[in-house]
Amino acid sequence: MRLEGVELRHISMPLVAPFRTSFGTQTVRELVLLRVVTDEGEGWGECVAMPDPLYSSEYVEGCMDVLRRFLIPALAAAGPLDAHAVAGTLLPFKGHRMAKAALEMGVLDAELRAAGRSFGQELGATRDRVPCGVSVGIMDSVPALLDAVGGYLDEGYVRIKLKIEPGWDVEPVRAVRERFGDEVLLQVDANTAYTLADAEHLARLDPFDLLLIEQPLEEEDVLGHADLAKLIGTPVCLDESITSAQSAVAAIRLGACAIVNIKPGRVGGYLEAVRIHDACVEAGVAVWCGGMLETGLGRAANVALAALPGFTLPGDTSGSGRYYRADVTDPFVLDDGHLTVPTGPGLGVAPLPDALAEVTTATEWVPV
Ligand code: OSB
Ligand code: MG
Repeated sequence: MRLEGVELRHISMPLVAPFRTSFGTQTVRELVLLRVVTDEGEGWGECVAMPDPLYSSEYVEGCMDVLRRFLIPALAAAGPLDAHAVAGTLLPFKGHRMAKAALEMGVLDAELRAAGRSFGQELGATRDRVPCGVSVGIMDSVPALLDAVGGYLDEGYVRIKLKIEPGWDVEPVRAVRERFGDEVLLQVDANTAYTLADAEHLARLDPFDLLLIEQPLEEEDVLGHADLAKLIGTPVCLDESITSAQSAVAAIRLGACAIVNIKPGRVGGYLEAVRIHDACVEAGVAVWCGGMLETGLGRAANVALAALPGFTLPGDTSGSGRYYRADVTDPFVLDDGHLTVPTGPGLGVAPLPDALAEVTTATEWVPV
């Protein structure tokens, strides 16, 4: 299979409701999609970076720059395409994992479509559907939060994740427990908003029997998470800090996390995501599939990944309608709290031309 070029498609999709985290508020999801064109057909990659480097150092325009300037030319120069060789080919370029992940995803999709194999088969999915959680943003008031959580529970979501930050943590958690009971699977995500000096405060979450607290401290503070884990009862889960299988193994050995959030974009691709899964299974550490407000393309691949046996906790693999009024693919719709793993070749879904055109703000052809 030979690379003929890559189309970078900048898209902008309104969210059904503002999504507020400790690092900012999104009202629109702007991202770049990659159409990887080969002599044997095409494949789609989704770059999960956001427009501003607030979640991590990557951002949309930076990803587009590194793709067109370095990553795509290096891949073209490496000879015949092989999805399993993409990461190695791109290894000389430091960082830029979301950009690399998007390119690898597009190549893998093209390869699997041509071979008639699905992402689920390729990654090692062992289930045909996955239970779904939902990530609930910071709200203006506790009543507004309870309305939102109640709505998601009515839709069938099997796990609730509350975004937290200083000033919005113990009270919203207490309110959700009081209203919806102790049976609800509940966890929180701080997106690095705390410091180790907040340990005593975070221990006030202990009575609420949370599944986990996700990334309370800054990305590079792995030892801080190990210290914090000894001071609070809630299990610590890492998101931002885990950028590879190597960093996952190190964090686990240091006692910095008891659970790992796996996001393929953050770790350089779906194949590295599988290696993290394998390492965590080996270490007896539970994993779950994170999300980055993906379109139906990234969602299809995430659902396939979440069907691997080590994904024992529900992921942020919500239905399309939690994010978008109109997805770029046929929508993913919850069935009894679950999403079905696509079985068609490659991602098993493709952009609907009209829906894609509707949200496309710029298209750039990168020849090779
Ligand atoms: O930290 O998990 C996160 C969204 C964007 C960036 C970071 C995060 C999130 C979410 C939403 O929590 C996950 C989703 O539903 O896609
Ligand atoms: Mg997170």
